[in-house]
Amino acid sequence: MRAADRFVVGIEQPDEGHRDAAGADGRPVVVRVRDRSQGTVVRAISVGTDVAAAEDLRTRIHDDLTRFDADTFIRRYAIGAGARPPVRRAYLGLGSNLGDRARELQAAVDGLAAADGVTVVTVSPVYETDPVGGPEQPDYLNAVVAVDTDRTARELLEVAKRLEHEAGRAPGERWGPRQLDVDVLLVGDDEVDEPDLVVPHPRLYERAFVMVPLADLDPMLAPWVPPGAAGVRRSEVELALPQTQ
Ligand code: GSY
Repeated sequence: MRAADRFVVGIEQPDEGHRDAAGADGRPVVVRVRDRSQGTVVRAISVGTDVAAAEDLRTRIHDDLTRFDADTFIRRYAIGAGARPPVRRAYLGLGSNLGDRARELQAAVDGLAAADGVTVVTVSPVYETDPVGGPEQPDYLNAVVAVDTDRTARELLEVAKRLEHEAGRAPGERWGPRQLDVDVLLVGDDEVDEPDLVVPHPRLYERAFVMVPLADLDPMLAPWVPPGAAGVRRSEVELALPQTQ
């Protein structure tokens, strides 16, 4: 979601609600960012009585609202700083088809457990799976991890990218082989639709290599198995739940 779809910025005089221009009578002006849906003030910046400074600031914030997605804007303007989303159950898909695949998956589980605000709750069985899409490449090991977390989907994506990077995954062919792939599948009932992050994961329900292990963790989340389940075979690899987290 674009920041401008969620927030609006205006110049206001305290206790007088919205105003297009203020301060003409020498009274203090405040630049306020409001949540469009609830009308609540999420950020208020006092600029004394200097209307030109207030206008300048309003323009800069307005530019940022049109430039950034909502999550980026929230971070940059420290909106709700200190307040975290509630803890909810999230699911991440793990895949590896290069190197020591079992070790890569276990390192991902351990890395998730070590991340701030993330507790690993369960790990699915591991499956050996036929590659879907991309060039000819080795079979994958796939699993799904359930975590409890107060992190946003974007924060989980950042953890996922860091773990992939630490596994030595080079940015390369989109569907090509990789040491580690960590996909944010579901984050409670959160819905995100941004260019680089869509939650629930847009291909979740098409991928047997995700739906089969997801059904192991919670059959309600994967009530049907998509085509391709024949290429998803139970592996002897077992992932351990981290001892300390
Ligand atoms: O999207 C995850 C990476 N990936 C996989 C995968 O994890 N497993 C299988 N079986 N095929 C895949 N193709 C891609 S891309």
